[in-house]
Amino acid sequence: MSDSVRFVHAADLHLGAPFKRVQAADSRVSDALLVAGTLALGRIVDLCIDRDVDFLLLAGDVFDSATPHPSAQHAFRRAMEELNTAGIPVYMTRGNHDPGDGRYDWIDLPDNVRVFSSAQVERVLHEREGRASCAIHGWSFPSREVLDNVAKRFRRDPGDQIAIGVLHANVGDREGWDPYAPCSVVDLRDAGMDYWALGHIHLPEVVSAETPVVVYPGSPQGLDPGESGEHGCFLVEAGPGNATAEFVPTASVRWETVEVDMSDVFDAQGVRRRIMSSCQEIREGSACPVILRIELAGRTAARRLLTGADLTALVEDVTAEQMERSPWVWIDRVTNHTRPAMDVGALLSDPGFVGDLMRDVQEMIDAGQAASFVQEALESYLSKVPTEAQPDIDAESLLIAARDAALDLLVQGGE
Ligand SMILES: [Mn+2]
Repeated sequence: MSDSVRFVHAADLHLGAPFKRVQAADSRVSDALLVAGTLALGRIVDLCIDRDVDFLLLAGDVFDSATPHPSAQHAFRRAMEELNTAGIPVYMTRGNHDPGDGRYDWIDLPDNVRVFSSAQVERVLHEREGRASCAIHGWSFPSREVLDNVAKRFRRDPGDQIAIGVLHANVGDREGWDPYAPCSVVDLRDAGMDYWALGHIHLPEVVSAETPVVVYPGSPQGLDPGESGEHGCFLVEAGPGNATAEFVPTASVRWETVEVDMSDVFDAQGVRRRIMSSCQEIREGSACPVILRIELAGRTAARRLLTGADLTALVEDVTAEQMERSPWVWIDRVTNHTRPAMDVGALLSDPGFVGDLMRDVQEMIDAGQAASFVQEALESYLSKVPTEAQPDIDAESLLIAARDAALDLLVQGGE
């Protein structure tokens, strides 16, 4: 008899979610987005079957809404039926997006699916012939807003050979995510589980690699440009007092944002080459198609080529070429944060205030006074910083950075 169980842990599928904040005129992109959510679910099901797991855990937000579209519900039911046919049970909790008080017509979900109660933490014993028995503790959101520390209600039973907790929660006050079911890693540790299957945070993260192993699998398919990087689920092997979790990608489209430095680019060809090579780099780092946002940065002589119709035409041209490669890269948006290139020589001979500023800074550097000037200017700030935390200051660079920031304000646009 094996003393461990193998399972897949996924969360935050958000089936039925519209892909917000992206306008893709190309049907290859819109079609890919349309099926990406169900495709990720399909890949999770395939993984369960291929790896012959003991069960699947879904830690909340299977649906994006408490009144999910019938097509999302049907897709889910079909996936669950496939697992039922393969003899694989599913244990799931409801999250803040699909809480217990929602309207679901999923009453005909097959018998292999067990939805945890929202009244109290439930302990379900999973037993399979020839394998270790395993207690799965879970709880569902009764309604959208839960501000109690629910983790504190979880407790390992002395009879548990292996104990797993399934919870949709914000662990460690993570900013940018709703503060629902807030708790700390210490609360999770105190419950005595071997593995915590969390949901709620959409970026994959092994919160603790030591017992109890605590994992946010993230959304199996990134839902918007903020959910960049790889997305998937975890394949877990858990025994008494130990667990290992392996990330398995399931996304069919990836979101990325990249900063492209244009500072040593001078002409249209250079601009095109630089953007093309950024796309190429992104492609090489991805196993699936990418929807890319580009942020142009740096002081550049090519700045006039990076606005209006010129930029639109360039992006269309590069995108058309990128879409023909495999996997494709779709440029969703280019934001121009570049600043005008500075002609230091011309500014130094400017007769006005700008010239004075340039000459003063230059004289200070030439006379070796940069360090004492910066020290004096920052004295009131530095006096509050403890000795061991004093920053390492490169006075000359700091002075030039301050000069350039002032010039940005003084020389409006600069062209
Ligand atoms: Mn979610």
